[in-house]
Amino acid sequence: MFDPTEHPHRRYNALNGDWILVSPHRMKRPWQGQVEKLPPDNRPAYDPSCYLCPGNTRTSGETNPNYEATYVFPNDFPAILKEAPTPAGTPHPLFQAQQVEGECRVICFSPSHDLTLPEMELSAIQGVINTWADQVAELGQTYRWVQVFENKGAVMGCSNPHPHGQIYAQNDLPLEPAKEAVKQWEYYDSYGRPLLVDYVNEELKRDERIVVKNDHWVALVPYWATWPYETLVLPRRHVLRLPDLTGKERESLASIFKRLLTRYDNLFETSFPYSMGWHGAPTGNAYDNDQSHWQLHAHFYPPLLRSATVKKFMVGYEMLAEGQRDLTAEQACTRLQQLSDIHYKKNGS
Ligand code: H2U
Ligand code: ZN
Repeated sequence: MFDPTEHPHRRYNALNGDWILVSPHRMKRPWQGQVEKLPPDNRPAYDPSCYLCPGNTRTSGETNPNYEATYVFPNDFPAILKEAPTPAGTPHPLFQAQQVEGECRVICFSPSHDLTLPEMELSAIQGVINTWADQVAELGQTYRWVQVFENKGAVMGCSNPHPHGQIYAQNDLPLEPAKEAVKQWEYYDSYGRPLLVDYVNEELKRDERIVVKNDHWVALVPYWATWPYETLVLPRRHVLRLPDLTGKERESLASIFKRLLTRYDNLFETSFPYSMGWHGAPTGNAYDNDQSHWQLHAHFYPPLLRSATVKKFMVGYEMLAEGQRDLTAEQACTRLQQLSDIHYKKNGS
């Protein structure tokens, strides 16, 4: 008799077409491998040497204003440029190149150097959400894809602990959104309903993988999660893009974020590292076509596995074959569910 908590199996990622190997019986193996160093967690509210703090001068020589809420500036080292020449035609199918044009920006979430999203006030988190939505609305007039993301924690390669995120806007869809576009379109074509709208309703019915929810939002460990504590944040109604969210929905999203990220921090009593980002319907010239197959959502990909210092490595089989996990999505969800909505730093513990 198949038991998903005992027996190896593969799960299908309906959103991007990948498969992953689930090996729950491996949970008991010992760990003698690498232990990450914990970054110091005693930052000052203002750091005179931080490039992102208000009033400080960045590497470019520009000075940040004395901003009081969120602050957006053009990335001084942009990965994509506003104008780039088109590579020469494709003389051979094995050597293809494509032009890419766009803009990169940095968003400081708060003037306080020592905060992170879960430690911010709800109104300030809502301010970040509004900034994300405004940036998508503005850059989306020109660009087909606006990637809003946050890379958090030294273990994720984040260069600066000041609370911040980034935006890359570009003329066409990058790989991951392009995969999701195909899968969402195929589902919509077959069933006449958006894939992620059906998915959230099925997850609500099954009630096995939901970490937190409210009237407008659901945060869950997806059935096909690859990272140990990966989550997906989904609206309960069909919403194409961040700017389409109502004021009420933004307020309620701030609350879902605070609850989810507080649980993440509480899991190993550490400021939980992750990469997160938003996916919504394409913008720019995509406004000319019906994008009803898309549903707005945020992905959270945290690397930690067992403790504040032991992370999951995506190596070996993951690199050469397919993603693999030991802890099931349901077990990860249960652990997150059992945690408090009160941040451990406020707990006196
Ligand atoms: P991380 O969040 O991945 O560490 O990136 C920080 C970004 O901030 C990075 O893309 C930019 C870097 O180019 N940056 C500036 O634009 N100006 C600076 O003075 C420092 C960092
Ligand atoms: Zn700072």
